[in-house]
Amino acid sequence: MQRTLIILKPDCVQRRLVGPILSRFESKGLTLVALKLVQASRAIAEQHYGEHRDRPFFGGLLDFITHGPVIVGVYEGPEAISVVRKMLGKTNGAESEPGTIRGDFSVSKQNNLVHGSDSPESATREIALWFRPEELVSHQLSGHEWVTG
Ligand code: IDP
Ligand code: MG
Repeated sequence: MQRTLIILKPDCVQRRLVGPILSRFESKGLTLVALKLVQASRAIAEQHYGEHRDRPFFGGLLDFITHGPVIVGVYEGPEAISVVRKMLGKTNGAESEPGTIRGDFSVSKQNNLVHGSDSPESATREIALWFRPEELVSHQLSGHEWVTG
């Protein structure tokens, strides 16, 4: 089992796509471990996207991600990190395959609706950045064996 962090970015919230996006993850068989609506501070946004601090788009990215509330969540499941990344598609929505979230709902490189951790190290770091340990609820859904086999 793996855990991964997702962020439904401000464009996702403003475009009222929270329900359809969470529905995809739920239908896929991922299990929610945490979920909350937050207004991200510039400080947490800078830490979250720290790897991009020297990129020309960094300032604009911080403006975007702090422009309105985001939904932050943790999902658990087999290969959860790569499962979510595949469901997201490529960074640029205009280049993403139909059937992926970005491919179906985005034509933008920045406004691409959803973040997903890209590695186990990133997932551990990002989950600790956005959630206190007591906010993570370990549990098993009844009938889980029908999903994970
Ligand atoms: P990822 O979200 O697919 O992992 P990254 O390259 O890690 O993509 O970039 C992080 C986020 O920064 C992207 O999801 C997107 O919102 C934004 N971003 C990436 N590249 C650009 C760009 O060239 N211009 C504007 N925003 C960008
Ligand atoms: Mg990335």
